[in-house]
Parts: sequence; structure tokens; C-alpha cells
Amino acid sequence: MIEKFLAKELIERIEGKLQRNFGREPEDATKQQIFRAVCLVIRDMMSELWLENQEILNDPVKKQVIYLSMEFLPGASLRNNLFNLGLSEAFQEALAAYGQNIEELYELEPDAGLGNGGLGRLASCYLDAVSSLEMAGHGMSICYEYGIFKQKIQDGNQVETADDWLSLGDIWLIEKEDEKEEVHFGGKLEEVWDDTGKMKLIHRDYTTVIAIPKDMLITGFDSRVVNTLRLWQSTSPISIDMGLFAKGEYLKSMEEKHKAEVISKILYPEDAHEEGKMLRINQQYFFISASMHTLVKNHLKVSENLDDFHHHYAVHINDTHPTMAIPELMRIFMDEYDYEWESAWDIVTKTISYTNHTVMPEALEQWPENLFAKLLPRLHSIVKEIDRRQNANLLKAFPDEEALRNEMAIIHNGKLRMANLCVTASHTVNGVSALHSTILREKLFHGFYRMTPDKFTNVTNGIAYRRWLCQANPKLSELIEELCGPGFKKDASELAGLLAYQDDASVLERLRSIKKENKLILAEYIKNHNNIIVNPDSIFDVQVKRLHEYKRQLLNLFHIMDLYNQLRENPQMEMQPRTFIFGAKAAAGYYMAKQIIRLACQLSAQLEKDPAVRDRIKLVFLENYSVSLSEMIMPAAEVSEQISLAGKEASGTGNMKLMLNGAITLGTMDGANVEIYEAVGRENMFLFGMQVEEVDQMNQEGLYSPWCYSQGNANIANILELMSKGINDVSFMDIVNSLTTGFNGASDPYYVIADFESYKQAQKNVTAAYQDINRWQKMSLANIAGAGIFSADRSVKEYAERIWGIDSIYDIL
Ligand code: NBX
Repeated sequence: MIEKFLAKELIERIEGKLQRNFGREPEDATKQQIFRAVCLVIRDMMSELWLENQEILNDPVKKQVIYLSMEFLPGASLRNNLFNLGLSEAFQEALAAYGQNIEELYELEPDAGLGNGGLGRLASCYLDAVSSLEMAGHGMSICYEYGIFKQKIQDGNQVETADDWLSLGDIWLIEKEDEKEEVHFGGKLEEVWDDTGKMKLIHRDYTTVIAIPKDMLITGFDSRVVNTLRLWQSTSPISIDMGLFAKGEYLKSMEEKHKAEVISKILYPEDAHEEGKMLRINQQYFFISASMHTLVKNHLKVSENLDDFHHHYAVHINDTHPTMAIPELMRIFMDEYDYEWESAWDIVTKTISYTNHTVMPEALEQWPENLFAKLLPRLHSIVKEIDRRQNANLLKAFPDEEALRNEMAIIHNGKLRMANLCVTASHTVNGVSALHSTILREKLFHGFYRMTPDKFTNVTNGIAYRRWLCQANPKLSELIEELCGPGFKKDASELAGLLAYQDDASVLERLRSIKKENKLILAEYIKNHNNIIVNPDSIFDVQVKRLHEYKRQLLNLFHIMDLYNQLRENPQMEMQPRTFIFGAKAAAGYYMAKQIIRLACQLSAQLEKDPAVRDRIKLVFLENYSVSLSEMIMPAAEVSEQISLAGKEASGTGNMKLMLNGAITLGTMDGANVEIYEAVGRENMFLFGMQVEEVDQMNQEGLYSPWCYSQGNANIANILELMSKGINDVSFMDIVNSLTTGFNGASDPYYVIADFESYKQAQKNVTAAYQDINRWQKMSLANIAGAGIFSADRSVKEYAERIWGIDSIYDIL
């Protein structure tokens, strides 16, 4: 148990921080200063817990996981840390003594947005679970000075602005100057022979970048284990070249410093798309090299040599972005500690495991070999050797299947394929939902599966459900506690206890009224931010996620345009009012995604202008979708749009957050939707669309003609015509063309038009179900009750048992 603090003690501590750090008394401190003082007090408490466990953590007998990820998306930390430490009320009381409302401090905190979307948020959910389960595990990533861009909508278009999160978010970071590392880039390799005739490779003329750790402490719910998210910041060993400066070459004199600092300057805002960019390689190697050196050094503090490295560390690779951990560990073992290839490979492959998050070809990393060799010559030579040995194995396994061997090669056609390297070197490979893992085994990694079937497993994603339920939706959480006791906060499967109330009219009514209150909060936000008054009795239909064609926000917009066309034709039509809520960021260079945002915004304006429709259908595009915004949206949602083309969405995690808050999924049989379906049953969700096998068949036949569909379906033709003629005076010919005549190759590659009728029917079913309040509330309850399996605690337990081989630090004392 964590110590309890009285408000009085907290007041003293906060005052102390204000005086010592800012020279202020509470009365004349700014909100920012109070925020900082409060965070510092909490940081001290977390540091004490952290120190308490250091001894146990550093025991080499006790294994820990190192979760390597280019992205973490922690969001805001204050509310979460207070909740986890059980100190929310005490701080609320302490702050009230100064007339401060703790909610205002929560709102002040910028999100730590060091990630693009699902993958980064998953990494943060997992760190929370590792601490909550009292396991030892640390995240490692980059301390981006600018996180995911802030999205502004100007004249209906997305505009990106820089996210300067550190201006206040730095309060959670503890700099560990004494644990900095050197990272070497470029240069050349030289062979040197010693007296015994042994050859050594010497790396010369490289550029050095310094990596400085900035540690964010990670609490868990009701747990004394505090882990670390280590974020590396880049800097140069030379701050200024005095020679150049003296010659008057001022800019040049600081060039080295700027070149080094650019590495951790900004998060790449591209998700599900890879481009072989030099800076990206540098970012990856920078954080990997620093992280691997730290692990090796720390290991050697407690162990004689590296032979038992894999007993102390499980190193997990979150998608291929941290793949360089494989050749970098090999390099350190061989070049710095004189290991032979075979023994180094043995240890490294027992250490590394890999999660794949996508099967989309454009998202699979491939580095141009020339560029890689130039930037990282030693790593290149190691990858070449891994490839050479792997090719020999492949030849043995598949002597008559040259095409397959080529597909599985690590280096092919001048490209390094990081996924193949990961699968080759990892002891375990997993997908993130049952369906996705099946696709990995049967398609993407089929050859590898044939060679080493036992390597493959599935761990369905999970979410830090306490954040989206207890913290974001306190009223619902209180109701569940009242009905089922507090046990669900530790064990999400206890949410199933709610099922006992599925026929209890008063419970169903309370669920409805909580949803209504949450809808009112969101409605107020929409009024203030979008200047749109929404009807709180309308259905809140939500699609929030990154904007990508495969996620098919366009299909949702098709349905709205169809409703609009119907209402214009028949203004008297009876219809249950709907509010369609979107939140989505598009990668800055992704033209079609930006067009779709534009379409949503123009359609929103057009609907608002039309008195015949505006009271029945509304479209709200919420700017700057983020972790914090999602915490307001999820509790207010009633319909959860999970409408990706089957086979494309690896898992989805927004689907889990929405379900947990009682929204009902309208979705395809894709990703984790399949498991939602298994958890709640057909009667508690709305399924539609082609299944994976049907999509595969359509692809194979190659006969799909969206144009033919539109000829045979007046509604589709009318939608296309509306977009062509213009919505709010803006025409969307590029979208129309991409669907009908093809843009970058195939037309309508994500089968929006093929799935439209089925989607429309499912939408009609949604409306019908909503008319029956009792039925709807029952469905909603079944979804909350069934959400337990999507807890990140469950996922992390599976990783710990089946992949990492770790346990609670107290269990193995
Ligand atoms: O990872 C997402 C998948 O699309 C989701 O289905 C899944 O639920 C989630 C967690 O497993 N992938 C994702 O978010 N990818 C990226 O963010 C990404 C970022 C950079 C990049 C490629 C992908 N270069």
C-alpha cells in the first residue's frame, strides 16, 4: 500500500516547492507555478518509490523488460499519477485551501504527444500495466522537442503547427546527466590484424552525438513499483567551434551542434507510411545505440560478463522502428566485448522479441542499402552477415522455392527489409489481434511460419482501462463500484459483474443518465470550439482515429451525404437526429487524407447552412484529436465507428475505449472488432461489410469496378455527383476520381463503394435499435461488461508469461 497523506502535509510541501523554486507564496504564484509545484511534490513521492525498488531491479536474477519504441503517447500525467497513487482527493483538498480547483490544473497540462496514434498509445498503456502489475519494465525512446503537430482547421483545411510540449511538460522529466551515452555515426571501417592473426574492425572518423537521458517516472495503480520511460535527447559534444567563430563564421561555428540537436527535434508525423529518410535512420540508431549501451553497462554492474544478459533483460521491439537493436547488440558484443559471432547471436536472439503492427506494404520499413551503409557502416556489415547466414538456412529449408527465398531475404534489390530482420532474429513474433496474427502466419510471414511455427503467437492489444473509465468517466466508474464493488479496478474481468443488472430498469436508467451528462459536457466543448449547437438527445456517432484511407472515414461521410440527399429530396422524412463526430489528424504530406478532412469540414458547414437538415444531422469535426480530447469524447459516445476494410486494421484500440464507455460498435470483421464480437455477441454490435476472405477474392479476381456499382445504384451516383458539383462550393473531384477512375493505380482500393449498401443497412439497424431505449441501454451495458478482456493488464500478463519471461518483482523475491 502507498502511504496516505493529509491535505495539511501536502500544503506544506507545495508551499515549500513554491518558495524554493519560484520565490513565491501561494497567494502570488501563477497557475503555472502552482502546477509545477504540485508536480514536483508528486515527483518526489514517485522518486522515493523508484529508489525503493532499485535494488530489486538491479538484481540480475530478476528479469526486466525493455520496451523499445520510437513512439510513446502518455498524454497528460498529473491526473493519472494522482489516481494511481491514491492521492487525488488529498491534493484536491490541499489545493482547495488556496482556492485552486484541481481540474484547472489538469487542463493546464499539455499532452506529452510523442507518438502518432495507436502504436504510441499502446506503448504507454503497456508501461502503465507493467507498473500496475508490479513488474520491472522500462520504456526507451526519443525526447522529441516537438511532439505530434497541433492540428488547426483553417477554412476547412488542416494546418499543422508545432507542439511545444516541453514548455510545461518538462516538469515530469528528470535529467540524468551522469548516465549520458556517446553515439557514433558515419565514418569508415578499417581492418586491423593483431599478433595472433586475428582481425578486428576499427571504426574511424565517425561523428559523435551525445545522448542525454530524460527520465519520466511511470506509476501503476495501487502499486509501489515505479518504472522509467527513458527519453533520449541529442546534443553535440562541441557546442561551438571557437576557430570558426573567431573567423567570423558564426553560423558555421554552431553547425555541429545543430546537426546533433536536429535528431531529437521532432517526431515524424507519418503513421502507416515509411520513407527512407536519413534523419529517420539517424533517429533510430541514436536512441537504439544509447539504449543498448546503457543496458550492457548496467548489466555489467551486477554480472561478470554478458553471457547471462538474456536472463536479465527481455528487449521488446515495438514494430520495426527499433530493429537496429539487433545489429547494435551484435556489434557491442563482438566489437566491444570480443564475443564470437555464434555466441553473440545466441544471446541476442534469446533477448529480442518483436510485435508487428501492420500488414500494409507501404508501412513496412525498407532502407536503401547505400544510405544505410553510409550512415552506419558497421551495422551494415553485420546485417549483411545476418543475411548471408539466413540465406544459407533458407536454401536448406526451401531449396526449390526461389521466389519465396527472395521474399524472405533480409537484403533484396538494394533494400534492407527490417521486418524480415526482426523475424529472423526474434525468439517470438506476435500480431496484435487474433485475426492480424493469423494474417501474419498465413500471408505476410508465411515462409517464416513454415520454418519456425513456434516463433509466432498472438497477443491481442489492451488499453489502460482505468484511464478511460475511472479517470475519464468517473460517474460510470462510481456506478460500477456501487454495483460490483471496487475489485474491477484491479481486475478488469470483474466488469462482467454488471451483466447481473442487464434487466434492472433502474440501472439501465442510471446508465442512460450518465451518458447524457457526458454528452452535455462534450456538447459544451463543441459549442465553444466549433460554434455548433448539438442536440444532446441526438445519437452521438463517433469516429476518432488517424485519418487514413483504409480506415474509411470516407465511408462514414458517404452515409452522411446519402442522408443529406434523402433529406433534401424528402424534407418531411422522419429521422432520429444524429450528430456525427470526427477527430483525425492526417500526415502532413498525405494528400488524399487531407482532402477527406476538407470534405468533412465542408460537409459540416453545408449541413449547418441548411435549415431543412441541420436539426437532424450534424457533422462536427473536432480539431486536434489527442489523448486528452479522447478522454472527453469516449464517455460521451454512443456509436463507435470501426469501419476499416477487413484485413487492414491490425487491431484498433479506440474500439476498446469506446466499448468500455458503453458505445456500441458499428464495424467490420477486422482487427480486434472480431474479438469484441466474440465478447458481446452479434446482438450487441452492428456488423457489416465484406470479410477478409471476400476482400481477398475480390482482389484476386481483379474485376471490381466501382463505376459499375455507381451505375446500378442511384444513391451512390448521387453522392458522387454531390461531391463533383461541390459541397459548400468546394468540389471534390480528386476524391471522386480516386474512387471511380483511380488515383495512384487502382480505383477505390479500400472498397468504400462495394461496402456502402451493407454499411447503410447497418446504420439503419443502429437507428432502429436506438428507438428502443431499453434495448439500447442493455446493449450498452453488455459492452461495458464485456470490455474486461481488453485491459492492458491482461495483454501485459500474456507478454510477461509467454514472451518476456518476467513476473511481479515481489513474487520472485
Ligand atoms: O497500432 C497501429 C495499428 O494501425 C492499429 O490497428 C493498432 O491497434 C495499433 C496498436 O497495435 N499502428 C500504428 O499506430 N502505427 C503507427 O503509428 C506508425 C508510426 C510510424 C510509422 C509507421 C506506423 N512509421
